[in-house]
Amino acid sequence: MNRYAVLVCAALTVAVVPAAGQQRLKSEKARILVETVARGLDHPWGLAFFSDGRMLVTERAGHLRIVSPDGQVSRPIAGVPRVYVYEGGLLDVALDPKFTENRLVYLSYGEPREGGAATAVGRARLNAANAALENFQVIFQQQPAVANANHFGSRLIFAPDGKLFISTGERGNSDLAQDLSTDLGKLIRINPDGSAPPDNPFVRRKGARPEIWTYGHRNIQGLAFHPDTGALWEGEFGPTGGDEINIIEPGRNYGWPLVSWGENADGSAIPRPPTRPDLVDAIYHWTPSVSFSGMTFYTGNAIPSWRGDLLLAGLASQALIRLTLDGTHVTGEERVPVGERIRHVAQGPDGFVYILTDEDGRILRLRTDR
Ligand SMILES: [Ca+2]
Repeated sequence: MNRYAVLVCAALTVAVVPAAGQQRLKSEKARILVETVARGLDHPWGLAFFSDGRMLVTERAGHLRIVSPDGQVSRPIAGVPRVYVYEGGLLDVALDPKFTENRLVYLSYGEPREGGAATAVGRARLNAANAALENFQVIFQQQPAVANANHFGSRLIFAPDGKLFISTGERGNSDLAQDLSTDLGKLIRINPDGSAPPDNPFVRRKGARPEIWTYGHRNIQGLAFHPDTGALWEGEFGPTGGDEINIIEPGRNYGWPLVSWGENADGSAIPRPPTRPDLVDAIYHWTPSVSFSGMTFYTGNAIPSWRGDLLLAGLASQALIRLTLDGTHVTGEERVPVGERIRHVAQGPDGFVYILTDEDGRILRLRTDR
């Protein structure tokens, strides 16, 4: 435990939640032991790990807390911006790649703004002694804000080169996912200070927003870098059916709402065929929807038989979804039933699989039952 972590622990701990109850799940490849790390969180959404295993956890209604591996839950950290709560709210959290030096924390959230709301990202310095975020600075504001409660994305992930990717949704304005003068339905790539990198694909296109990396997305709530190829993979919600896994290539069009493997929720038709040669097709899709939020490639040692698999957090499906892969080809799918809506899945620095349950607000830790 480093000095910083000790300070956080001493300053914030208000309750100790014992590891109450274990559960066992049967996977095709392993018997899984599930331990409850913490409970009583209010719709936990995002998760980021300090190097010692402590976690920063967002709650949708606008709270950020620190949770220790033994279940100590801090009171809310001060300095989180006001958020627009519905499908939005406080969403993802990420640590700066140089966090041990600069203590910068990044948050994505639904931002209430004139005209409605939109996804925003800000960063601030975490002051452990005062249990507060300091000098909060907004580095991305999705344009435009719209009066609609849906499809905010949003996941945050740093690339190995230090660039920050932000996933968004189209905020219920499907056609604007194709409009490069808006940030709706786009994958965003920025420098950590919010500026657009000069090698972004639309920097020199007149009328296009320079922060856009890819477009034609509906609502992206999964982002993960492939551990071997380094490619960025994303997962997004389809309309009715048509949830997708895509591999990201800069500047490309991912098709929404021109094509989809699903159907519009209002019954109107989406043109067939469900893909076109000029649009990037999903590498995998689901109908009916599994509605997943959060995904990670598993590389740890706690569940060796899952290594190399892509894990997805199933909401409506109430399952941890495990995809086996051969390169970019999905070779198999297993749904490990958890019995709760799962909002996020991540791998801890200890190699364990962590999942956030949406309704009953638990952090669960999974490993092979030896
Ligand atoms: Ca698509």
